[in-house]
Amino acid sequence: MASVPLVEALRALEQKARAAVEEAGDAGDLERVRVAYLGRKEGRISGLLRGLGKLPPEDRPAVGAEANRVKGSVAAALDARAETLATDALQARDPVDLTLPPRGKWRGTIHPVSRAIDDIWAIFRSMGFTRTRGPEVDDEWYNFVALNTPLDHPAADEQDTLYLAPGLLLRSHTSPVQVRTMQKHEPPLRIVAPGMVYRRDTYDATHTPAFAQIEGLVVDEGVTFVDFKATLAEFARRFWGPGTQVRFRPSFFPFTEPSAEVDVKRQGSDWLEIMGAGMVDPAVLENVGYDPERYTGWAFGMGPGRVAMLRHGVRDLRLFYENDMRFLGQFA
Ligand code: 2NL
Repeated sequence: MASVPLVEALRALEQKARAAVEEAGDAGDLERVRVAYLGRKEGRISGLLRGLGKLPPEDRPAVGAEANRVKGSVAAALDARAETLATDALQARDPVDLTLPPRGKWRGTIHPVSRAIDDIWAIFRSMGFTRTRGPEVDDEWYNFVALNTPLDHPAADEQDTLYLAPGLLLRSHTSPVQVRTMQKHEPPLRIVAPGMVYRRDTYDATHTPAFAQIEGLVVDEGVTFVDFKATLAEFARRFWGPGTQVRFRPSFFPFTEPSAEVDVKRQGSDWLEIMGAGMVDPAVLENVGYDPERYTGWAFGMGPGRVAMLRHGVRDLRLFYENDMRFLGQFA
């Protein structure tokens, strides 16, 4: 077959066509090359094949096959060159900086507020507490009345609470979860209830209308102020470090008596308020059907968002809830 002069001529044309393709500087050049070599009427390959009829019949199939191969080869070269020219044009218009490092893979991280909850919960779990949950939409009895907070108390006011309907509201603390748990289970009870809570607060650096809270509750026979102080001091030292000093300042909550703010102080830092707490008010125990003569208890409430702020030196709580990945990605 190689001896057939037409085959030699086809191969020579293929080389010339491919060289012309490589020299093409734009789409117009490429089109002219395509017409010149592959065009049905004027194309040089078609021109050559007009001599096919003069060949001995036994040579025709081999020449025809070679012609098809050459056409395919030239067409592929045209396509490849067209692609290169298009990419070059794009690169010229919008240059890519090839020295930039590649983008890293997106990797999820635990939200800093969730991590504060996880770490707080881990310490109480090690001390025998159980984790509980409950509805975020609740009624006035669970959110206020059961907790010794009369509905004319300022906390129950529409100024402070997000009502969905008369008597129906977004819980303003996780205490209703503990109330439901006490109704369902007899003491001894050691529980922590983390979750989102809702208040009509002014949106500022330390307040968001939706925020995380974690509360804890212990009820049993013979639970005293010593258990309360010792357990929370142990928690504070496990969470903030062994050298941490702990201070209980008198305070007031409708559901605890006496009540305290718990502060911690670490080497070289000032006192930080980390939670509110107190001995469960006997009226609360009575409201859930516990005998306040038999049982006593203590409880605390903490803001994991505030804990995360203190931990990471973040001065604006809102950053934790705006879900900007550039901010949250820093806590990997
Ligand atoms: C705070 C204060 C507190 C409680 C929450 C509680 C729950 C029941 C009974 C009694 Cl069911 N007390 N919870 C007690 C004291 C303080 O939260 O400043 N939270 C951020």
